[in-house]
Amino acid sequence: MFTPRRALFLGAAAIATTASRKVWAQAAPSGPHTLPALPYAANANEAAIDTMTMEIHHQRHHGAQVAALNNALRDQAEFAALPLDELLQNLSRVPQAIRTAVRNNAGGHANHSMFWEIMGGQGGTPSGEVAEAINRDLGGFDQFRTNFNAAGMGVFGSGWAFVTVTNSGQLAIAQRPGQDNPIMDGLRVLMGNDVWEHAYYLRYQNRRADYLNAWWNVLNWNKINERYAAARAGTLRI
Ligand code: MN3
Repeated sequence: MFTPRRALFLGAAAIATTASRKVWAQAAPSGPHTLPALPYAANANEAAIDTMTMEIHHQRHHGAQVAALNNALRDQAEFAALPLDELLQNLSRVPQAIRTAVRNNAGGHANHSMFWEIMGGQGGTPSGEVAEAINRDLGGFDQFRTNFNAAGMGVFGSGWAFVTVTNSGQLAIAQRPGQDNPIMDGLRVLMGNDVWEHAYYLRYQNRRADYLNAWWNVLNWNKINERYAAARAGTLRI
């Protein structure tokens, strides 16, 4: 039943929403960078990552980094115009006053955008050209998984374990602290795992090793194969 009282309530809600949007727009410009939607439901990675962790991690952690990046790039037309990978490759040219903010938040934006993309799958063993490259460069899948998990365990505090890929298809395991990303060093990322505590603490608490082991169960090897092909074609960006 539509009543004047209901109309008044809706009107107040609309005003409140408009007002909060204005505050948000001032606090964090809506561009040039945007939070990508998850390419699957938030519960798609339950075999390794619980739904609440996925939602908080994506919307709040990654979302805050995108907002902070846009905020840092306010009044920086030259750097605001750069694609994310080019921004990461040109950190030394970014004004010192915003360089740390750009490094942390552009790095985090790239890291998380990659992270969501490579999950949502059924895990299992890799196939196709990636499987061949893993055999050639990383000692086969079992050795790779052992060494990658060790790299994740070896990150002190917050950071990432990655597999880097060159444009000739060469793979290597790498670690980075904080939100640093191998793109900053002229490399490309095939895949990587977030070992910040926010990525796993709700389900695993201090048991990072259990999280690292479970993570393989939700990888999307088709997507990782696509990223490998793109790296070799020179079209892989982040
Ligand atoms: Mn994270």
